[in-house]
Amino acid sequence: MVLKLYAAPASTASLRVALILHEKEVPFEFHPIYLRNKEQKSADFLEKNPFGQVPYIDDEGFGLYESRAIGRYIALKYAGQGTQGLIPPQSDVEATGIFERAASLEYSQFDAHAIRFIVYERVFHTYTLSAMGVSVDEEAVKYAIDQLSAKLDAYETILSKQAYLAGEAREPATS
Ligand SMILES: N[C@@H](CCC(=O)N[C@@H](CS)C(=O)NCC(=O)O)C(=O)O
Repeated sequence: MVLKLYAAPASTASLRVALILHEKEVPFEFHPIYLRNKEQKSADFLEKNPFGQVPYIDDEGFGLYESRAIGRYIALKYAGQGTQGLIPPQSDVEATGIFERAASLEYSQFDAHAIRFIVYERVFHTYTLSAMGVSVDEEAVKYAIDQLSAKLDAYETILSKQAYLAGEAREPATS
């Protein structure tokens, strides 16, 4: 039975799961959930995810919501196929610590500013809220850009010494 992905195409959390499915070469059936029609708040969908949000997967009867948890589940379950090394083996505690740190940084330092305020106000707003007469919260956008700029300075410090946040050290540039 093919894995079912309940998701919305413009949803960043849904795209996160689609990306992992692609990397791990997992075939899936796409079940669109139309957020504008509030399908994510239907009684049927709330049975799947009581928070009423996409994405959600049903993998041979095993249901899971929260995109990052889904991503890790897919990486572990389909470890033998597709892109390798997405998650270090748990037996390597140092690599696991560094991986968890990178995952935490993505959630708390990047996503918190980039998605909630910048992408939401500057991208999603254009398609949905503006038609409803809701104006962009410019103050929130400016605050998020300032916050994110400072975070990106720290990212730059790390990424000038290694290829990825989770490691793979490389030689510093010689010039
Ligand atoms: N932490 C959740 C966030 C899910 C989320 O925010 N989903 C949004 C779309 S990106 C959604 O369903 N919004 C509609 C709503 O909240 O009613 C995850 O990573 O899966």
